[in-house]
Amino acid sequence: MKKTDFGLIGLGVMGKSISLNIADNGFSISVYNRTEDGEAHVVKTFIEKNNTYHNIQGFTSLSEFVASIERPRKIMLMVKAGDAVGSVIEKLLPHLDKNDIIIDGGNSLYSDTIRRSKCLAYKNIYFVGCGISGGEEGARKGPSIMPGGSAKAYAHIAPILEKIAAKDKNNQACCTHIGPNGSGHFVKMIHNGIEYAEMQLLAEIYALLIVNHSNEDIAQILSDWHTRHEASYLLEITIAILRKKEDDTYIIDHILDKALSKGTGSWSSKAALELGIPATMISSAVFARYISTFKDQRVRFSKSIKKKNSLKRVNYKSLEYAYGFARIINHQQGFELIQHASKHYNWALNLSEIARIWTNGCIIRSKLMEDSIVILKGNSSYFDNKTVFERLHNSESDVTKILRHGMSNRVALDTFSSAYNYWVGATTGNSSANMIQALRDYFGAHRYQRNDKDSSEFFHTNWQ
Ligand code: NBP
Repeated sequence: MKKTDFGLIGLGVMGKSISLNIADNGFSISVYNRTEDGEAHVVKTFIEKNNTYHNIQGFTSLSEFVASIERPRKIMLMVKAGDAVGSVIEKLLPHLDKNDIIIDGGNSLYSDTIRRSKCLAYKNIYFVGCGISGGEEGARKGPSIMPGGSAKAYAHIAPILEKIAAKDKNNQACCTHIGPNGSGHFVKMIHNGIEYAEMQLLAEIYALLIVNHSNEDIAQILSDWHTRHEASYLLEITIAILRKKEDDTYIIDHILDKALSKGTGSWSSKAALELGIPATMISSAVFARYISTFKDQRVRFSKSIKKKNSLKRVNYKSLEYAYGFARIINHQQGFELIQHASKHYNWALNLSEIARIWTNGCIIRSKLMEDSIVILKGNSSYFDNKTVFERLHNSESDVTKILRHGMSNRVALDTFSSAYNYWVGATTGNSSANMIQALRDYFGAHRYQRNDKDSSEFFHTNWQ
């Protein structure tokens, strides 16, 4: 039998969709899934369900799967991130040859990817940590793809990855060689971090409006925003969610208010803490999800709180401007984190190109992301763009209005307030950090720099 162009391990939600996408684009593909108790269930069902595809071959034997692929083999792992990736690589290794390429398409932690790349390089196997965004539908019709690894390995896989990826406005693939090993998964992790804060902002807007609006009213307000600056995939699906009914009642009204997470948000926050970058909105969004999980305590304590019944409606224009403001700060923080990781790991990442591959196929695609291609060209900060800076400055009073409205109505606005505090902090020349330094020196003799002396010198005061 003729050897296939590509191999894929893990026929879960994403693996199935990517396999069909690859086959639809004219490539032949071998697929494999682990089997329980000698059963060929997953592979058999997949092949039977897609029996019109003559370019897909299914395997339940790993050695036969590997032998069916053209060398150098390009094998994508689409398995659960964590131990499963290591275990699959271990089982795969004895069957591979020099210069074969393993592509990890799952949401693996970037430091695991760096470690795995190094180990596999010793065995002359290429390893590409490849972030894929777009969910099930994106994987099937065209995701945004973020491969990180050696340029040599990328050259082998580029024709397939770029063909199956979503296309931007200029019909260019939403897939680019991100940089060396680990960088692809780092960038995907921050994509998800930005996604966490974008979702939390929408949840906070919903919380502000649901007090005295119907689901349909909110959908109408958001639909209006969607025609302007704030158009995005997440806004679009929020509108669809607000309108979705089941047996004459809105599904959103029946969904338990406990937000779960899989890890990329907290990993982004951890990376921000490690790199010393104030990605406050991502962290606020992660913590807001954590607070939501304390449902029983929340319900218990809420019974002792006097409810405020405000009939005053929030100002829609101010809310729209505050939303635009907070979204820019969220993107600023996310890209700042990528920029610092790039310097720290010597990855030489191209921020504008990353924004470009996030304009289609992925979850955070938006009009702002399209504008970001230009904003980030030659700049690492949104604040360096005069128009953006003025927009942020002009929206400040709208943000404070919204925060005041939230406070007087007992609506927690974690990410909106983080955005505001970051903006004020980042544009304040003289901060109160002198007090922190004095306190540190008082109890710990940590020493401080002076603003009236050479800043390379450190001083200590005997405070008592
Ligand atoms: P699923 O849970 O649908 O599928 C997981 C796959 O991993 C199944 O094929 C499963 O085999 C296999 N697997 C597991 Br679990 N443990 C294994 C092991 N020890 N050895 C071999 N195979 C194993 O996940 P998914 O949603 O397709 O996600 C796959 C990856 O893609 C994850 O890293 C995820 O974070 C990432 N991702 C998901 C999305 C999304 O929207 N779902 C988007 C972007 C990225 P089995 O069938 O035998 O259990």
